[in-house]
Amino acid sequence: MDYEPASSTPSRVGLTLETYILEGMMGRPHARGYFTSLLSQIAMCAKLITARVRRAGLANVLGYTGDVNVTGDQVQKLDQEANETLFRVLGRRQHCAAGASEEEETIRLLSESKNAEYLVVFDPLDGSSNIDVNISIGTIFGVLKKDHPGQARVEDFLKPGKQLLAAGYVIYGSSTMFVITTGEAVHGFTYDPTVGEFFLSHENIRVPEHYPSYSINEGNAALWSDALKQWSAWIKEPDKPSGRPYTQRYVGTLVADAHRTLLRGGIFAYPADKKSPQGKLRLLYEANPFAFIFEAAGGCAITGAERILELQPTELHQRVPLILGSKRNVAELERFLKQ
Ligand code: FDP
Repeated sequence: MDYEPASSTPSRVGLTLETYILEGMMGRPHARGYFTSLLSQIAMCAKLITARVRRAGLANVLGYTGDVNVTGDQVQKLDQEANETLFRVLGRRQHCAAGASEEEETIRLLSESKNAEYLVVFDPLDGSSNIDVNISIGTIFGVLKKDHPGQARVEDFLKPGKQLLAAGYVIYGSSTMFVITTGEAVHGFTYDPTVGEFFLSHENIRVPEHYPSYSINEGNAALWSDALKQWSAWIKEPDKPSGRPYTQRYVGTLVADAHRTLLRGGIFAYPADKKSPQGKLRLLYEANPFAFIFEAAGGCAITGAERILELQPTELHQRVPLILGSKRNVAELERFLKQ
């Protein structure tokens, strides 16, 4: 990869994630750097987790499978390690008051400093059923503001997704990529392990208006509503002008399926069904961050009936039906659901 931006274009491709985060603070004379510092901490977690994920297979080969490894340390499952890494690193600089993780029942208090104004929600390792088979997995995060001076409480996390200050994800795929937005542009940074840095590789990601592709677990089809079954039949009907039949892509890791949909377009859906009437995915850790990212990139995210970012959470581990992607693809499914 060439990290030198071409001199004839204003592109910032090649910029490091660290510089991008620092530049976000520039031009804001009253910025104290706490938010910047917090985002840098999350980027550091991405590096630490990617180092561990890249050695996951080797750890097995080398016999790190018991409770204690050869150096006498306790061996944790990868998702637990990612979880601990996030809590440990976020707790270091006293800017994060508390964190809520998909892995834990309730929030963990991290700092009572008066500078600890932020709250972080995260799914430390999404797609856990794909870890053992070497398929892409990821980390998802969102940043909220604690809007009172006291100790963080669970209620502080129960805010609609439209109040997120930043959201992003890391995909541990054929390369590691860090995608982030503060609600305006969405940028993707690719990790160069030889340098140990993320470099801007996907500047200002925009979700295409439409793409003939869909991503859904069709194994659940018998549990779907009639409207969903009709949509599923419609996208498979041959019709050249509208690009049907659509092609199917389903990894089974939300980060991977959403990442492909963000870059290529199309639709991802994990709808409500008879087995999971509230849907399967978590509002705080999965749906909200992705809805924030997709809307910032010109796509959309709905439950089928409502915009995800408008939902008022009632509990930390609330589940929600999630449909996201290109505007026209999502509108097509919405039409069937509203019939
Ligand atoms: P997983 O169960 O492997 O952790 O968040 C849960 C999740 O993966 C998502 O990453 C993924 O999109 C979805 O569940 C897959 O669910 P199904 O196996 O039911 O399709």
